[in-house]
Amino acid sequence: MSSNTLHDVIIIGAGFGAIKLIHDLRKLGLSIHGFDKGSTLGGVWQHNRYPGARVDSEVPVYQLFISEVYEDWNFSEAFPGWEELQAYFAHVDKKLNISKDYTYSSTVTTTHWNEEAKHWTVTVTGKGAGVYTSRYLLVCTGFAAKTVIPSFKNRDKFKGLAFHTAEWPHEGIDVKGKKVAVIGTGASGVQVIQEIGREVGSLTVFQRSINTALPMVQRKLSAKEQDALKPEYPKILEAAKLTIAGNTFNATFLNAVDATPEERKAVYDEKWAGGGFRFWGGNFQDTVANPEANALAYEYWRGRVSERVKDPRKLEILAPTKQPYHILTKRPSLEQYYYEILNQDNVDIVDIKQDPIVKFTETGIKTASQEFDFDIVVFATGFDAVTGGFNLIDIRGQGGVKLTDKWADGTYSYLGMTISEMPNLFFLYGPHGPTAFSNGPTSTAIQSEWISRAVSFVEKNNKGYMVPTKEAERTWYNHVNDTCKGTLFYSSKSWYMGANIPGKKIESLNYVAGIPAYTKDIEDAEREGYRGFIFG
Ligand code: N01
Repeated sequence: MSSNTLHDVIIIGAGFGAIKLIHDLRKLGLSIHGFDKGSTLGGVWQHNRYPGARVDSEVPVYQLFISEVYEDWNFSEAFPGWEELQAYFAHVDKKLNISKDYTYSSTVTTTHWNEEAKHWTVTVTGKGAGVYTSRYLLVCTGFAAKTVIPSFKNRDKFKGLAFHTAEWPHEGIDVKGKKVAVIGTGASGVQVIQEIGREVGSLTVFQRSINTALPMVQRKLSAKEQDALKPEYPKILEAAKLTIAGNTFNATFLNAVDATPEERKAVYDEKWAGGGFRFWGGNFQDTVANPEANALAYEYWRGRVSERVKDPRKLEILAPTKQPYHILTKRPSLEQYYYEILNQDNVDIVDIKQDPIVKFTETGIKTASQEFDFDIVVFATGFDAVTGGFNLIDIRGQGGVKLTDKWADGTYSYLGMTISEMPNLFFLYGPHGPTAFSNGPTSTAIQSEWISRAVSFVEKNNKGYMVPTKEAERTWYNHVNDTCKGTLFYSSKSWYMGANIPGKKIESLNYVAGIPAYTKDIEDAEREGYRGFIFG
């Protein structure tokens, strides 16, 4: 690819969403080029290589529903790990030849709209460094592109190894016999804890909030059973699109508060035994809407955890008697043997709400009442989620307006795929889409197909660009946030609401009403002649 060629499309990112988009856009005969920081295809699965990293959506819905890809691919487990997912992406590449249109190990630093030429000017550093131009800009950076390590006092004084889970050294780390700390008990924390806990000399977990972890119920998959199901895959994806979370199960459209204790237990037991996110996305419809229903779910959850945690002190930290926040309004992790690892004598947990981290030392961590020595500190402290990937790039639209300025007092988009004053810029799996509340391949398939039809519309009608109005964007913002206000999500300090980043506005970063409602919203706008857009 040469710097002075005008491309039809530039894509930033090389994960699930980008692959599906390329596959769809190629059918329009457009010239496409992509850039990704990673060294090959895979997006988050390129970066997240910490021990235990695995997906928590199940096969068969966690994959591209592209027959050339799945016809000769089988997974070994219902919830594959990162190594297998990397092998899967290599297979995808072999089948779809996506990488022929990519430059890897390259970082997009600026994207500026040129109103006169009606194109984007894109600056890239690293491999292929240079300036490129394109008529369409597709931002597929995912929701977890920007890592966060809190600014603990003296963090840089620590002489041992320290890194974020998403930056786990690619050559691997031998934790055998080592004194290890893990800060953070989100999905990454729980996964890494339960995995390295089997090998470490000792492990200390620093927990700020409990993780209401749910049983994954992992199982081996045979090629035979997957091959037998493949003729049904198209129907399975269509069915997934009709569920709230784009998954293999749907919510229970009954209220927990209206059920008898026996009926409630039967539903909870069934969801628990089924595993995955069934106890979350498949639960009673009032679980994250009504505090009373939420308390009932917590009580059940705590009872199940109590059966597994032996030490009452650890139990009270992991699953307190007094419900600390509305269950399932922060993302539960899917665990396999988390509580058994926590039972080990060489694994301890510190409640840093009671005993806060005061500072790092050269040899470890000092809390208000204790001092610890460590060889390795793992920051499982998450991401500047959903919007962080955009903010890493200097994006400027019409009249030079900066995206960071547009989003200074809140995140604005139209339909969770476009932004006012940013012509022909489309994104998926980002703000105001079903993103964090959906199975990624399902919601990105819906968004990719919508974007491809929109691009096709611009092309067929010989328009230069399409861009949403500020008014449409404001209406969408209110719609997304008003829908969320009817839930308990606003009550929890979670990354869903931007609450994990000091100073970030508390707002609904995701569309919470579910995939069918989202699909209807975006398709209605399309059917009504792209309501809310202007064409230039
Ligand atoms: O990040 P998180 P993550 N002092 O933000 C704690 C996806 N994912 O990387 O909850 C001490 O959830 C913080 O505490 P609190 C998935 O969607 C998927 O785990 O803010 N602690 C929390 O415990 C997931 O939800 C998989 O009180 C601090 C933790 O760090 C998303 O990525 C695997 C702190 C951060 O948890 C993010 O998950 C991994 C501080 N100053 C990730 N600041 C799959 O299974 C933060 N924490 C596919």
